[in-house]
Amino acid sequence: MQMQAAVMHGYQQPLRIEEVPVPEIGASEILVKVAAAGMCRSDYQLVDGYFKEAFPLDFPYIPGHEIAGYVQELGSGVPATVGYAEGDLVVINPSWGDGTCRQCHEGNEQLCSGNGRWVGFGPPGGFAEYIAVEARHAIRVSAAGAESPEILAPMTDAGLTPYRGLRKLRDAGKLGADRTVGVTGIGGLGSYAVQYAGLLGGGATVVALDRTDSKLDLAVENGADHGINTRDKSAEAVQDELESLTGRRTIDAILDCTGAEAAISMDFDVLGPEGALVSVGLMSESVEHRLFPLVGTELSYLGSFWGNHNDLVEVLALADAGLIKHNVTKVGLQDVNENLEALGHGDVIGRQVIVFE
Ligand code: FEH
Ligand code: ZN
Repeated sequence: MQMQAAVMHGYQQPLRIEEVPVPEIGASEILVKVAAAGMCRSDYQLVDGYFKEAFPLDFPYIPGHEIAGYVQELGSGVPATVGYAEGDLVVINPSWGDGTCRQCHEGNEQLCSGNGRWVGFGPPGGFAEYIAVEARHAIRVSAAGAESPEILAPMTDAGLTPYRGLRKLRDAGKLGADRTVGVTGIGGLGSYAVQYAGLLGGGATVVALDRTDSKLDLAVENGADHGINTRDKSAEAVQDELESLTGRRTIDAILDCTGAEAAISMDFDVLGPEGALVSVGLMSESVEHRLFPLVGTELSYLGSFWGNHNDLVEVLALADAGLIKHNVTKVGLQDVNENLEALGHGDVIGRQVIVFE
């Protein structure tokens, strides 16, 4: 059987829409008919070659790591306890640990230090009509959720990654009613992050930081108390604005969704004593910061990568409870290249999702 897919044939080349064989499944796998596949800036970076060392690819290759779809076939060894059957809508946990390392035993398969794999960065991804997945990585969704696969697909990355990052800030004791929490970069991840800042923040004041007014408008629509446009502004000018909005010149906790060097530098400059910065964005290769403020004001700088299975179950429950606003634009597989370019230029508001009718 054949299927349509958007196929990479090399770095920095447009994907080609081709007919390719439907994947065969092993005994412990399921075949999923893809209903929706979210498009992430890291897909643009994959095609552009940013991950050449981290995730070397063999071509031809099918990207796509935010996947929701219908169970088409169950492998012969899939236990009945998986909780889903043919025809059910499932989302795919994109991090496939090898199950042998400490991280996998802790449940953090996204951090697998053994032979972990990340769908859409190793195993063929969801920019295709079908995908083969280990049964344990599929999570059944509610009947209500199944009505909108285009909403659920982005929850496996855009809706998952900032949740883990905000949880790290909360669990580090950096949030609370007398605190200010910032979210830098209101793209696909940031539009969820400002919501989690409210849901997990314990009454913290939420400030969105971005270079584009329309993205700040979305952040405020999604619950941020304030938005500050940082384009061409010094840290001092941002702090002047911060003071007029919040009464304070510093922020206690920041989730950076850009990974841009300038944004992270600004983040560090506006962090108050004992402030914490969590990075989930990956726009630049490296960041630099003066050592004394880091030490002298006891700052914390944490990385946070994707999320684990239980994090994903939690965000799906938040979505199911209607506690999350989504900003999704449905696109067709044939539009994949123009949308990858838009992601590369930072021109996307919310999340584009490829849908297969
Ligand atoms: C995935 C794989 C590699 C780098 C970055 C990503 C992000 O999309 C995960 O949030
Ligand atoms: Zn592992």
